[in-house]
Amino acid sequence: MRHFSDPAQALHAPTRELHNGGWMDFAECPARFDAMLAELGPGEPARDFGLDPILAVHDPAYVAFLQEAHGLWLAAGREGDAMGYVFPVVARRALALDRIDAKIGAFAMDASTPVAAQTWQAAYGAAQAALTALDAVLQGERAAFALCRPPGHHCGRDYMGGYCYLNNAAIAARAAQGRGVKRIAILDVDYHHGNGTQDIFYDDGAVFFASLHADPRTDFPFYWGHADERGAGAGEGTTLNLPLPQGTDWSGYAPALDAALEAVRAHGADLLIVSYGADTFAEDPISHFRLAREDYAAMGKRIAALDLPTLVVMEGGYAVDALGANVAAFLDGLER
Ligand code: Q9C
Ligand code: ZN
Repeated sequence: MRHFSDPAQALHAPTRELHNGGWMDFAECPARFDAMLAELGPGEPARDFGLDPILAVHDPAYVAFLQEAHGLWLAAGREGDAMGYVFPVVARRALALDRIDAKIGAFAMDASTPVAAQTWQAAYGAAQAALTALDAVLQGERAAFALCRPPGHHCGRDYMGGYCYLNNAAIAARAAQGRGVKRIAILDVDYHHGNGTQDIFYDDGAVFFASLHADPRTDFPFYWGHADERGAGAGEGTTLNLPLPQGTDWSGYAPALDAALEAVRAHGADLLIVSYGADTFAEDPISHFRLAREDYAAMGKRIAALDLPTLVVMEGGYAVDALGANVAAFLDGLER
């Protein structure tokens, strides 16, 4: 399968994240990108579609913040990665403050998403990779892979979170709508719920969002992804959440996948976007499902049976040594 990326994606390199009350090495590391390229080969370069498709999803003030945050951090006399510690979630006024510590909390939903020196360049590159792979699909490729890193599904219109800064899947979906694709389905098979993608399309009846993920009663992002979240307004019924317990293996995963695929079929999509995360792997260091490598081939095969033009966008997956082979197994299955 053809795949697309931008070398700038390797430049995002935060050193650490807050984890269970202490510091741990940043799990979403540049080695993930290298591992995928080592397995899949260099692929094709992302083309530059500019800022407009990003601004079709994200708030301009948020995009400006991503570009300037690390500079403001340095200007405040700090070193290392910019990270927030005040989150104005308790119904405070929507003040447009200049202080980096005020801004970063207003544009973030967690404290495990640092802004490093080249975060913007990498996130921009990942979004362009998604747009380039989308273009290949719209030109007639049955499926294409955007090797996105940093990932995207946890960030919303005006907030970052869960290692995500720009929502690559959402940016591709909006671009597809702009190019005349009427009905789109996004299938999110990352271990974590894709809260940002859900938020962006919650009231959009043309974009169906289906997600299989760890039950948010036990897992990040906690406040999204519960089974009773089904969309709103014109999007009522076009969000489907299938939370699964920790310890889920293929025997529990496959029936839920089939239910999601049936719902995608019923939506009548013209384009499928898969947010693929390999953090459902049994050996993933931060996750708790028990999928094996061969399950990814089976997963790809079942998705391919939908027989839809398919854009695959990379999300999580932190067992770096196994990552390339897991991604390859999924893409191979999808090509059957
Ligand atoms: N370190 C994706 O898989 N974990 N994001 C926070 C404290 C955040 C995962 C726990 C997990 C985010 C794209
Ligand atoms: Zn994940």
